[in-house]
Amino acid sequence: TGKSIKFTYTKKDVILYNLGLGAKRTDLSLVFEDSPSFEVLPSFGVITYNDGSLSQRLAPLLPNFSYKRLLHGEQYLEIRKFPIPVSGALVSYPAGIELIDKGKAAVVVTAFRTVDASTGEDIFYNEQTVFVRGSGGFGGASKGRDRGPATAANQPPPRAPDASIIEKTSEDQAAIYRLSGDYNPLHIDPETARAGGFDRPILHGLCVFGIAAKHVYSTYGPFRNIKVRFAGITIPGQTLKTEMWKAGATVIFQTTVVETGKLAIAAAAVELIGEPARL
Ligand code: HDC
Repeated sequence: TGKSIKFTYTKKDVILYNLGLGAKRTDLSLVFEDSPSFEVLPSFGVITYNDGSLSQRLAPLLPNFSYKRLLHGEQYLEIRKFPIPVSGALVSYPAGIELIDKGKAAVVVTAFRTVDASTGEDIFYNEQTVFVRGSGGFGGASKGRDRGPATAANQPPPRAPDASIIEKTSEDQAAIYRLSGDYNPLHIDPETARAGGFDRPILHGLCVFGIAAKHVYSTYGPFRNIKVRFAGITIPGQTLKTEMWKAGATVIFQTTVVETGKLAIAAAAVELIGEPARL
C-alpha cells in the first residue's frame, strides 16, 4: 500500500511503447498516429504505474534487499476498458497482496488498480510479482493464495500447439523498451548486469511479456486478462517463439528462447473477449 501514482500519456508514448515491442515502420496501426486503426498494444496496461519507487517500497520489508538481485517473477493484467485509450491521464492505487518466504528468495506481490484521472473509470488492474534472490529466510508464509486467473498454473495440453509465432528481438530492444519507463540499469549497464549475476544486460520481463502478448493478440484478438510467469532470461537479439493452445475462451501459451531452447514465459494464459467465458 502506498501513494497514488499519476501517469499521463500521448500518442507519442503509444508509438514508443509499440516500437519497444518490435513494431516495424510498416505496421502502420502501431507506428502512425493518423492511421485509421491506430492502437496501443494491449499489454500497455503494465507500464502505467511504474514511478520508480519499487526499491524504496521493498527495502524496509525484506532482509538483505538489493535491487540488483531483484527479478520480475510474474505478471497479471486485466484490461477493463476497450478500446484502450491512445492518450490520457491515469491514476494508479497500489496495494500489498503477499510477501512469501521461498527460503533463499522472497516473493512480493503488489496490486495496482488504474483509473481515468478525471472520471474515475476503471482502465487496468495489475498484480506484479517480484522475485528477490538472497532476501528469503525471514519466516513468512511459504505458499501463495489461489487468486483465480492471476495464479493459474496454465499447463499446456499434451498436443501440438494450435498456432505459433517466431520473432527475433533486436539487439537494441532493451535500449528502446526502457524509454517506456523501466529504467532499471540491469537492462542496459553491463556492470550492473554482472553484479546481478548475468554475463550481459538482460531484456525486461515486461518487454518479453509484451511481445508474447502481441503474438497472442495478432492470432486470436483482444483479451480481458493475461497472466505470465517469467521462467528464464532473454538476451536482446535472441529469438522468441510463442506457442498457443486454444480451449474455448482461454488461450494457454508459452514463449521459448529459440537459441537456447529454454522457456522465457511459462504458466501463461489469456481469456479472450468476444467469446463466452469458460465456467
Ligand atoms: O525462474 C527463475 C528466473 O530466472 N526467471 C526469469 C526472471 C526474469 O528474467 N525476469 C525478467 C527480467 S528482470 C526485470 O525485468 C526486472 C524489472 O526491470 C524490474 C521489476 C519489475 C518492475 C515493474 C515496474 C513497476 C527465477 C530466478 C525467478 C527462479 O528460479 P529458481 O531460483 O531456480 O527457483 P525455483 O527453484 O524454480 O523455485 C523456487 C520457488 O520460487 C517459485 N518461483 C519460481 N519461479 C518463479 C517463482 N515465483 C514467482 N515467479 C517466478 N518466476 C517456485 O514456485 C518455488 O516455490 P515453491 O517451492 O513454493 O513452489
